[in-house]
Amino acid sequence: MKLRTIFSSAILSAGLVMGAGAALAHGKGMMTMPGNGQTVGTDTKVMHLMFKEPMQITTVTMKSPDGKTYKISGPAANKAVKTWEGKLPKLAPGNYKIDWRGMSPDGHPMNGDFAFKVAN
Ligand SMILES: [Cu+2]
Repeated sequence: MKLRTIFSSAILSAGLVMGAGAALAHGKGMMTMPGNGQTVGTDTKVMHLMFKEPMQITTVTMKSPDGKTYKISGPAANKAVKTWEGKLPKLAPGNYKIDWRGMSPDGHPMNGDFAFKVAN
């Protein structure tokens, strides 16, 4: 009994380590538009999350300079896409941050964030 317990926990740890690595691999090479740290104009109307494999994006929020958090709408969460395009509200000059959450095709939870600046 004791041996079996040790054996199972060893498998569990290995699984967790591999899981974290695989989840990281999914996010590799993902790009955003605007890019992280980029300055864009007040006429910017959309944002993109671009992945190397289709992702199901569940939630995208944007924190604006006035302290408000907006939910950004785009392709439905049950649809896996390589490029997720979200409609932005009207942007005033200042600093913005976008947070996104999703799931890879094999069920790994994914998330990320990036910041950009809006200038006239
Ligand atoms: Cu995975």
